[in-house]
Amino acid sequence: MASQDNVSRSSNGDSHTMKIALVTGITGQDGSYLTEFLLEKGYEVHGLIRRSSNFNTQRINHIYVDPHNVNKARMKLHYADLSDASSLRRWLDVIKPDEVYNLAAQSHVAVSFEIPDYTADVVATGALRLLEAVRSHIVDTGRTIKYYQAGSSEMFGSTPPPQSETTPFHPRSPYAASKCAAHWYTVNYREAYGLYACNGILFNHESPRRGENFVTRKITRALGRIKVGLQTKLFLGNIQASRDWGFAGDYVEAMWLMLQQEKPDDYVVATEESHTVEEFLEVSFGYVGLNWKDHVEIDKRYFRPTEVDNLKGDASKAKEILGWKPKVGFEKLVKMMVDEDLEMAKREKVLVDAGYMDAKQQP
Ligand code: NDP
Ligand code: GDR
Repeated sequence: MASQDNVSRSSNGDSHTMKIALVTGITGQDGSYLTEFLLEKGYEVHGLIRRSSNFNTQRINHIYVDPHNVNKARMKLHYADLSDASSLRRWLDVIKPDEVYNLAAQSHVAVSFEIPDYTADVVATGALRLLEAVRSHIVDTGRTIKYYQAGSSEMFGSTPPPQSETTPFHPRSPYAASKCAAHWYTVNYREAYGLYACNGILFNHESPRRGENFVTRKITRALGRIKVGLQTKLFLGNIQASRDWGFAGDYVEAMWLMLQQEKPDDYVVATEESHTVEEFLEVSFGYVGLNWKDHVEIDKRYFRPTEVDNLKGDASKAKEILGWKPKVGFEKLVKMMVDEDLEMAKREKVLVDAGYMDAKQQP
């Protein structure tokens, strides 16, 4: 799939009815679900993708339509980077979106301890660059744009649960501190310039499209491979950590709802249930008739310098004002992920048995 730059102009101030959204991080887990959701709502969706030496569009390939098919292609991709302010302003001017969703991030908490500068540059300053590009675009064109910032429950860090919009932040990683900066930049642009800008404070949300080095997907991927005989062990870190896990497909609706209100505001989005990593292991391994204790080994390498022990959201504001509530609960989420990863492992097994793939290798 190649990036392309043709843009059909339809937005506020222009004559069309189709709404236009600009999504950063479109190739990520949430970007793919949000794009499906917005296309379903009749939007034209423009995604900013970063240059990589391999194609990084696996999560959106199924909704890609060749741009030469101008009447059908409503998702369009453009090269940009949150570390490159000029690219952000240029695409805003060309695309003229009604809504901007800033989902791009170096989103791995443990990795943020390894690459703290880069994490801050993309997560914190990247959000500021985009806000500033939106602000200056609005000043220069007289248009309006609504802005969504992907905030995180990691910002609460060591503050005990339940966590709501009024709970103080105490970040415990370079990632979380950077998300706090992005949160306050967003609040500041709303207060200083009257920008319609919202912070979604989203608790962990997972899916079969979750990156494979986040704990839920790491478990379900390994479980599938263990079940079909491609591996025997799974190495994990702190399995006593507790998270409020929801389904990503439910959470992207909350992002959109925030931008459909009369006034911009900040909202916690969560299931209001918390489970430990150990409980995730119990439910997932139990579902396929295995005992996790036979396969899991604790590896100190996966412990973090500072951990977030317990997250459990209070989403009453989102429920009351946005009318949002999660549809997928913990057990259903776990089973959905296990089912998909078991199918994937079975396909891998066919390749291994036919000699097309090494058992140790993951495609
Ligand atoms: P992913 O890690 O799956 O996706 C991150 C996206 O950001 C990818 O598209 C990635 O591109 C892109 N990206 C990374 N660096 C840059 C950069 N320098 N410039 C442009 N794009 C970049 O994250 P999720 O989809 O899970 O999360 C979406 C957002 O929500 C993130 O900001 C995350 O921090 C936040 N969040 C996520 C939660 C969750 O539980 N999933 C909870 C709370 C907040 P590429 O595909 O090339 O890597
Ligand atoms: P988190 O998600 O840090 O909450 O950030 P992750 O799945 O990485 O960790 C959850 C908990 O599991 C523990 N853990 C392990 N984690 C990983 N990745 N790998 C392991 O082997 C392992 N063993 C135990 C972790 O210590 C942690 O306590 C996610 C990201 O999506 C962020 O971008 C987002 O902001 C937050 O969720 C909300």
